[in-house]
Amino acid sequence: AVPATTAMFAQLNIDDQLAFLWYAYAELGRTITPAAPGKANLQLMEGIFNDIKQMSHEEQTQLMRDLASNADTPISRSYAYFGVNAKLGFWWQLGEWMKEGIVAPMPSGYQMSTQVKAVLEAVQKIDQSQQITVLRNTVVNMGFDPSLADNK
Ligand code: 45D
Repeated sequence: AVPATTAMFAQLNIDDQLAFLWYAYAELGRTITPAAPGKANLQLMEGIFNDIKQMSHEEQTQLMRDLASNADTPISRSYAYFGVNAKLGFWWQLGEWMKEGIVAPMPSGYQMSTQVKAVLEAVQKIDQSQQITVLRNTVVNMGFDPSLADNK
């Protein structure tokens, strides 16, 4: 179930990948936040987080698209060095800030595509540890690692 669900995610376009993460965070987040991301991880990212907080909403949205599309940017390069749980923690923090309006929120009235809905339904059918594995798989390959010949 994990490889199939991960493959469904990989086929989504970039905005749909972000939408999936958002709904996974918003809907499944209630069950994952108790195991909350290590505070130590988040402290390592303080510089990046400060930069993100200074950005306009447009720049923040572009930053997230750049991460998801493996664009070569300074933040994408830093992100690539994080461990996998740090990557999850990074997205979790952005999700928190989207809720608070510190990071650009989802457009009001946003309707998820049928493709996003299908991946969410697939994720809802698997158990929680598998859900976390799928989420790890989705965020692990984001960012830009210059040492990888094939970064996609
Ligand atoms: O379509 O350390 C636009 C454990 C408009 C324990 C948009 C753990 C168009 C150890 C605005 C562009 C393993 C439990 C869309 C950690 C459009 C540990 C934008 C796990 C879509 C860390 C969309 C933690 C945007 C876990 C900007 C499982 C979407 C953490 C942004 C999980 C989406 C965290 C964001 C998750 C999603 C965070 C920010 C799933 C964040 C998701």
